[in-house]
Amino acid sequence: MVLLLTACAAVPEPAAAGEPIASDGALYTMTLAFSPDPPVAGDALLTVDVPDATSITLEGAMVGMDHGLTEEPVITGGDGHWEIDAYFAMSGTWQLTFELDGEPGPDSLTTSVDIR
Ligand SMILES: [Cu+2]
Repeated sequence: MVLLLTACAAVPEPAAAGEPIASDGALYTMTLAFSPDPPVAGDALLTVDVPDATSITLEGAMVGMDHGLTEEPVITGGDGHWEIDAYFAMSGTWQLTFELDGEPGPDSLTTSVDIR
């Protein structure tokens, strides 16, 4: 139980729309927008801006549940700007983990989103 509570407490709050999110190693700053906004269960389009990054991956995991995204996100774009088609199978809080790379070096960035 202690481990579970610790894990829950570690999930960052969702960022407000347009609010800059720092990567774990502070190498990158991301802004993230969802369409629809607020996102609902089903298909969502994420518009992701990370100046200085040249590659990005996304993993999603439902907080407190033992599953992630059921479909591989489709990522298009490059050079600091991407659009990601993701499918959120359930409403609730999802932890989003991005792996970033570029001139500053590899870094990861963790945030969350409340899917309605
Ligand atoms: Cu779930």
